[in-house]
Amino acid sequence: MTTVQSHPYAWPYNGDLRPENTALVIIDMQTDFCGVGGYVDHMGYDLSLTQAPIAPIKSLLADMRAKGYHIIHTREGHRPDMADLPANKRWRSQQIGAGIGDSGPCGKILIRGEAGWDIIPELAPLEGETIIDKPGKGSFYATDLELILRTRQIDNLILTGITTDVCVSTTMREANDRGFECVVVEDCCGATDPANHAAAIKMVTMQGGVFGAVTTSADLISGLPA
Ligand code: C5J
Repeated sequence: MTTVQSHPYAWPYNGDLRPENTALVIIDMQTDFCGVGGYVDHMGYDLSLTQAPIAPIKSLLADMRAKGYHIIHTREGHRPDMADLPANKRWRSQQIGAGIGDSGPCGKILIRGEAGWDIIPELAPLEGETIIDKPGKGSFYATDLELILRTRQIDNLILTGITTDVCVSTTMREANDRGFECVVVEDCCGATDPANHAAAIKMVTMQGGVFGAVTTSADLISGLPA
């Protein structure tokens, strides 16, 4: 029986915590979400909020790589011809001055292959690590993530990345409904609004852990077995 410190319960619920059945999921740590000239910057939000998790994720990633855990990165973005971009998503982004597909200092906003869409160098995937390209907020929608997790017999997901209230939260809900055992790492996430970050974390803890549990990078680094 192995668990890590977390609330509202010690995670995972069944104490079956091993590198073979557990993945670190790093959501959308792309220049578009935390870099100068990217999508979030265009919208005028405070970049320090989405940059805050970079250092804690880097430490957790190094620890989990060394211990042999599965590592999965996601990227939100659309095909260059925008065939997978719903008209309403594009329209809304234009209203706030950050039109998806429009040209900016980091190339076309949220378009696959452009500089802004890339994962930031500090957290660049290593050869062999899984990368999931997703057109939406959730990492399961219109991707092969579930197939990969089931094929590799991964039951436990450690969720990090940006933004807490949008792509991290949506992914956690999708995963939880599919029976995956999730923990979100509070200091390894960030939102464009601190109150939304806090609310998204608090929501997880209701009803005895309605979507899973909440932990910190320090508790994982000290508690994860190799
Ligand atoms: C958003 C994300 N906020 N990665 N994407 O549009 O949270």
